[in-house]
Amino acid sequence: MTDPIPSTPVTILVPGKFHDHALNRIAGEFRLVAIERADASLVDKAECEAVRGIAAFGGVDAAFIDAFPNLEIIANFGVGYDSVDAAHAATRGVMVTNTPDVLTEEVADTTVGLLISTLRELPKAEAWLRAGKWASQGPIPVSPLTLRTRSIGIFGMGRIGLAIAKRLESFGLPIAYHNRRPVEGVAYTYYRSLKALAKAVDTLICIAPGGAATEKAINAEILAALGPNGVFVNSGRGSTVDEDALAKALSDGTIAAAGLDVFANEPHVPQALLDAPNTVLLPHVASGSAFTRRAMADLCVDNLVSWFSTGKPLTPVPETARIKKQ
Ligand code: NAP
Ligand code: 8YV
Repeated sequence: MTDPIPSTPVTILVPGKFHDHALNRIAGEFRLVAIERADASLVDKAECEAVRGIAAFGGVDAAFIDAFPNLEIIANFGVGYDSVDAAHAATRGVMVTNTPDVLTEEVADTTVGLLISTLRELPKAEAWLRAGKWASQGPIPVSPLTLRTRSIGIFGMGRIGLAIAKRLESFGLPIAYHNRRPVEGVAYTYYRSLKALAKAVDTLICIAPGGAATEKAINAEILAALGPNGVFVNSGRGSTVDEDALAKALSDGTIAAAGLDVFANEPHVPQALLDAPNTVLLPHVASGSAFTRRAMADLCVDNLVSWFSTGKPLTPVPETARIKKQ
């Protein structure tokens, strides 16, 4: 049971495809207006004035925010909110919320799965079996890479980074990390720079947020520091990687392999990464179980319900955490 919401219907705009359970809940608790994409020209003037909340799955830029004079809250479906201009929302007094914690364990599980798939070439092994080669040619050659003896570097030791670290620590592997600041109470080795971290480890896992501060942070220099036995795994954001530099590093032996769940221009994946024999590529599925996506949908809508019934969000992003409901 959720708290009662005011009797005047609150209009919530949902641009683009959205989670069915979230849509049903929004339609049940508010007045839902769905449009094909985040394009304000699809909404007439009176409707623009009615919109008080946006539930977003994709990009919400400054111009879109400005199209709604009575907008109070943007509830982002996902913990990463780099596609929402939260800094601009803050200047407009608009609250932005995201969906932390409820996806942490799922994303950590998937990231470890992707790491092992990349090292042990599990997709290739399955393809070998399905093509009948086990029967016709015998066992597939052993994988050149292994998780054994590896040292792990985590770029982004936040909620998910910590959950990945705990898993890999229990696998008997040493863990180090890079953030802008060391995490209090965490004993893993801290490196002040990403390059120093990459030099110190042979397995680099990116689970840092996207956005200007991390744009192409994984570049040719970092990949060279990781070295020829190096494996790079990204379940953070594709924008954090210089994909041309990564494709080159994979083809010329600068690093050994990469496992990628995220890409700079989704759903488009660079041909060079598709062609590379030493990549395992996933279509942004790290949080993508029905269980976890439903929990994300609930938290996304619970933020709207809480805002309009109590005046407080459940999980505001830092940029708008101080905003008060008028
Ligand atoms: P979080 O708790 O906020 O952790 C982010 C970590 O990154 C923090 O430790 C932060 O530490 C560090 N960081 C941020 N900016 C940095 C910078 N410029 N340089 C170095 N370190 C930086 O977030 P989370 O819940 O773990 O989620 C992390 C990200 O994972 C999300 O933002 C999203 O992009 C991605 N994600 C992807 C999927 C998927 O499906 N593939 C699913 C969920 C999340 P400092 O502030 O000290 O630097
Ligand atoms: C989702 C994510 O896939 O939470 C995030 O930051 O990247 C993923 O959980 C995305 O938000 C929506 O598809």
